Amino acid sequence: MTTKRNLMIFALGALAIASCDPVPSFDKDVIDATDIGAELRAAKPGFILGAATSHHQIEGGLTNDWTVFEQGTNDEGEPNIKNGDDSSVAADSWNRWPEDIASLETLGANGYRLGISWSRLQPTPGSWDQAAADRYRDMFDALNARGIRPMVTIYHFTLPLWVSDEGGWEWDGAPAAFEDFAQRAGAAFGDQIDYWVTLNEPNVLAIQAYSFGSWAPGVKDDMERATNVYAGQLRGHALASVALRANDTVDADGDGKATQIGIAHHVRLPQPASSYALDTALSAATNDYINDVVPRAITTGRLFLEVPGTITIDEDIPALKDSCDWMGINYYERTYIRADLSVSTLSTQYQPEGAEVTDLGWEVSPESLYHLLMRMDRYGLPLYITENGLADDDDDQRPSYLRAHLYAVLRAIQDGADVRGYLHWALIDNFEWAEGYEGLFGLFSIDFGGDLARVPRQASVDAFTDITGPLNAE
Ligand code: IFM
Repeated sequence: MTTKRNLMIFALGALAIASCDPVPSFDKDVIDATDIGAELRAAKPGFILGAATSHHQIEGGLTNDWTVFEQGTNDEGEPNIKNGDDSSVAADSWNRWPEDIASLETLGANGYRLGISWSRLQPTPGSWDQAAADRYRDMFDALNARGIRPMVTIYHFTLPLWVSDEGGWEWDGAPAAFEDFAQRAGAAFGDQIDYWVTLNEPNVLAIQAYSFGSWAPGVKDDMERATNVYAGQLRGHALASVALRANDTVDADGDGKATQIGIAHHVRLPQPASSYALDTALSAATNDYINDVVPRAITTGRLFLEVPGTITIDEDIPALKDSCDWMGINYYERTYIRADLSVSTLSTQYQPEGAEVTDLGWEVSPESLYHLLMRMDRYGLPLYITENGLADDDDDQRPSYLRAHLYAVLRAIQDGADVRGYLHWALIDNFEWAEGYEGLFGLFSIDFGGDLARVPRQASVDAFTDITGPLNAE
């Protein structure tokens, strides 16, 4: 009964969504003829253009819930990670970070989003590894000295074992543990860092780890637990934001603001597979769950999550309201939604026939990025693209993908959206979670298992510098 009633409400929502924002179609000749760097510079002075990574995917030498998961097998007895890969060495950025910074300089980047590892810095409750903190400080100094603004993520999918052993984000002590970490990070790095990302993609983590079961801790088909984990992260974010603001009181870049806090929010454009009521209803439900939970929470303080017929969370959390100074947008694809009440997510997602897809089979749709930016801009926060990119090992798609997606950003800015930066995923090839080393996203390639040298994917690096050149011109 509840399921039916909720689906009807979502069907009405779907009609409302269907009636707005037609997705424009971009003309390749127009994109090619546009001087994107010069136009971005004119439309948005101070635009940040750079690249992104995360600690676990590049550093190597970590111990956390993922390093345990990487050694395990799934129900079918296969390794949790494709080809039995693991992150033990990854790109060895813990030791080779100066080469990563040199790669950013080659790109002419003026921003870099990177992660710090909670488990490395706090391997046990209440501890702090000062030697590890000092190494991060060296990295931040080197970035600041080169005019590359560091944007630091403090939680990107991995937990210290002392948190995961208690139940991870299902543990009611997890938000306070995260608050403590944020407090220590703010105090340790606040004089070097203004831009903080508390959480990366809380929606994706919840679904991959507790519904698809393909990420740590590998729980399948439990949208109730997934939703609790989604909510737990947002409760942690609320506390962490207060802690960062209280402990980072130094304005590192001299713009008058000591902390600029955001969440790297994964958005996607769900489209109903047909005009049948259930497809439109589930598309609207997915749209709310994936796209709107986070911006609603950080702008109004209302934490509202619903999986029709399974779980509803509806709480007012005062510290969530205005907890962000900006919102990060991680965009990769649009998906079609087909109702399927036999699965825990109530629908399956698929790509349209004949679409251009990346090495991981994700559709290339820059128009959807434009559409989502215009939608997310309505929440009234400045936007930074904290991730956008593709797996493309032989580099035959990335140059045009990069131009088309930056063109989408430019168009959104010209149409009024307050987009202030774009950080391409990824700077270098890295450990792509359950895909191991099969999804290669880097502007620079890495020979994993070989010499780990950072080798430019030249066509992409050229496409990037064609834009940073005019963008950074005096
Ligand atoms: O590699 C991931 C990253 O960790 C989170 N966002 C998506 C990327 C590509 O899958």
